Amino acid sequence: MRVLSRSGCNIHWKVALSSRERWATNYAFYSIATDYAGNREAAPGTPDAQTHVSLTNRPPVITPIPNQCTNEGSLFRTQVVVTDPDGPSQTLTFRLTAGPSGAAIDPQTGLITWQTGEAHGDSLNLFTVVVTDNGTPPLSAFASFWVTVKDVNLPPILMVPQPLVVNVGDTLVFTNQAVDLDIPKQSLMFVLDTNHSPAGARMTDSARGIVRWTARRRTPRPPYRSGLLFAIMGRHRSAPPRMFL
Ligand SMILES: [Ca+2]
Ligand SMILES: [Ca+2]
Ligand SMILES: [Ca+2]
Repeated sequence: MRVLSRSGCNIHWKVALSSRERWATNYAFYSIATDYAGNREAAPGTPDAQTHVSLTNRPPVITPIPNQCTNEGSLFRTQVVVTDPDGPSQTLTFRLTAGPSGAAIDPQTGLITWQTGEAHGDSLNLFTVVVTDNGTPPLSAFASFWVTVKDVNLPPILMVPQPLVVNVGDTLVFTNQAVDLDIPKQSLMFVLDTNHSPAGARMTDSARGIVRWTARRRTPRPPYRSGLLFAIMGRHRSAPPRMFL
């Protein structure tokens, strides 16, 4: 330690540390008087002053994180970018103090990940990131942003029924079954594709998917298919018409 200046009856010390001396260390100051004849005062037993020398830690700075959108079912990822004016010698640690269930942040890299699902559609989600350095004392920075998860409409799935058999002249009535995996639950409507169904077939209940058809002897030639499930398989020469769904 080198004394740069001192002045007045009340001594003001201005010092500089050499490269061999360390920050965050306690230092003691002793005053020894010397007269013009060269007589030197005995060294005091206790220091006249003590001080703690330390660097002034400055907080990290987070680059603002924009609000973002993602589709339900996708893996949301975003990288938190941080600088620290004290340089790369300090270690930064990340954590999430607010976020949806299942969201995570890598404590070393600041990469946020969140696997969204069907239930997250049409929701607004707040994320708050905290990054802390390892200076003395440790300092932190905070940043918040919103993630909108948009709903994705999934197509309904028609259940394939077992083949049905109808005799010529009889009327066949069957009900279609379908599921839709969207949350919240959606209403379904059934439509018969008349271009690919036998003549005379009709959807008598579009909400329940009920189809009615009377098998005539002069059934058109196979194969027939419907936009839903309705298909007809041609009759055998020696057998009555057989209809399959
Ligand atoms: Ca710092
Ligand atoms: Ca749907
Ligand atoms: Ca959906």
